[in-house]
Amino acid sequence: MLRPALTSFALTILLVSMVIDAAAADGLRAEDPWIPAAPPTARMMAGYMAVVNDGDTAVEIVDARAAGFGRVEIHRSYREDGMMRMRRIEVLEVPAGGSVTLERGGLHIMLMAPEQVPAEGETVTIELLDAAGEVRLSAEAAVERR
Ligand SMILES: [Cu+2]
Repeated sequence: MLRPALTSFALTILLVSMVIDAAAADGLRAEDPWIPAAPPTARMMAGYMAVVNDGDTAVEIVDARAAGFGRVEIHRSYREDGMMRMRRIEVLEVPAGGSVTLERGGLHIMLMAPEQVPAEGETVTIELLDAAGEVRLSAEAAVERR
């Protein structure tokens, strides 16, 4: 039998590890977040990254915001009649234990109404939010030329 002090110590460890598990299960993370550099007169920029869900439940992203931009949406590019077009995505689902890649020619974060176009080498904080308005991912995206 465990002595009471030891039992309570073991219980504390158990609770702490449960809290850590809960935090990890909640977690989305960004891999390689970046923004293609644009001229200072650009009216919009794109944000790319892989959104990775290490948790065991799918996460639905319905909104995005970025420091220094007045309007941010999640878009998907597609080809129609030989023209590249894009439209807004209402829900970006990140599957449990999976990922969604935002990349050139596909899904992207549309960064609009810049207060000032960030220069190459600067970083922009991009946040992805769920339907409850909770920030599920915060990423520092570097402005780069690739
Ligand atoms: Cu777009």
